[in-house]
Amino acid sequence: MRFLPVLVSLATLASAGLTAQVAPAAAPETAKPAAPATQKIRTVKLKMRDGLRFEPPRFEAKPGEALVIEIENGDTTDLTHNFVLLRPGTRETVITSALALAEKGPAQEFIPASSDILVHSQVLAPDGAAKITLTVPGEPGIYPYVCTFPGHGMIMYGALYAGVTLPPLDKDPNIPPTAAQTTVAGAGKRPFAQRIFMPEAGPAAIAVALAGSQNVCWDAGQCRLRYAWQGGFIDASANWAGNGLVLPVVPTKPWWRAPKDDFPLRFGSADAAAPTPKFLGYAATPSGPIFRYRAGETEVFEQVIPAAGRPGIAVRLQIPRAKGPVFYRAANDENSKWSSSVGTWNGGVLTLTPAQAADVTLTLTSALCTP
Ligand SMILES: [Cu+2]
Repeated sequence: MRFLPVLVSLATLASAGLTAQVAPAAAPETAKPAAPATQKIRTVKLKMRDGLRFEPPRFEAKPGEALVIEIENGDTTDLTHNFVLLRPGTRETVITSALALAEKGPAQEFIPASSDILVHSQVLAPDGAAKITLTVPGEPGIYPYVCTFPGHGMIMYGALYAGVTLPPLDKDPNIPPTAAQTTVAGAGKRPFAQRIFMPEAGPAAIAVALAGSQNVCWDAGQCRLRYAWQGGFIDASANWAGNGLVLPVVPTKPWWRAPKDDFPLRFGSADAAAPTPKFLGYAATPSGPIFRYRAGETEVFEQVIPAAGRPGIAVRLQIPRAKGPVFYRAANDENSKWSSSVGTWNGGVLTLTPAQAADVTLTLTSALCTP
């Protein structure tokens, strides 16, 4: 089957009031007619992003499916890009042909004459957009897309999976090695800490992927644990690609949230006023970050760790120089239950002697978690 390349821009489409349709030049007799105008054609949105990236770096379609690909150049570093969809396995050949255009390249939108090109956009300036209507080839395969602007093609590419099962993102040879990292922070590394503006927390948050499957949001502004969720870590791609105003995506609902505005530590007596916390930084260790802060005058080290075979998380506190008893407010809720390695519980408040406070582990388990 052959496919004709189209070259359309959104502006052209808007003024002409039509969309380009790409269909096999010689449609086999068995080919279905084009989708009726009343049938909704699926739209796939694709953005060009800072760092020579397509977002998403891959997507799925059914062989023979009619698609509208809406492409937008969202690159904030003033680079121009194009989008070129290719036959399987031809990315490097087409990049080489595009480079060979040399000084003729710009006039041709860096598109070489090649039967390996299925469809393409023109070169898009920042904020430029294009809309391409295409019929995905009937033959299942991995169809690469690439930007053929000189110097971009070896990094800036992705893949349309037509009727082929997607491999895990971090093991996909058809997308750039950086693509997995730009989607899930840390690219699956655990433990892993990411300072980032988090939902429900604020700009000074630190998202932590614990070894295993637990994750927490630790608020360095308030120096306390804010919430925990089990499953994948944050997807920060939109945050990094945009201007930082788009919050990262927490993929599953938190199974626990800290009480609102309640710093948990008290010194001297259980109903002393809450000390003012001040974040002093964190140390990256092989078992994850150890946060260091002052609560009033008292220095505290805090680390969130997996709850060793139990469904939840644990908080290890080290307060090396407590001058008197230390109290930790940790009330159970309908699904979650606190326990501790040392100390005495009294109505949701843990009492520790200065010696116990030097090293205590509080464990939070939940009926909503799996070990
Ligand atoms: Cu490019």
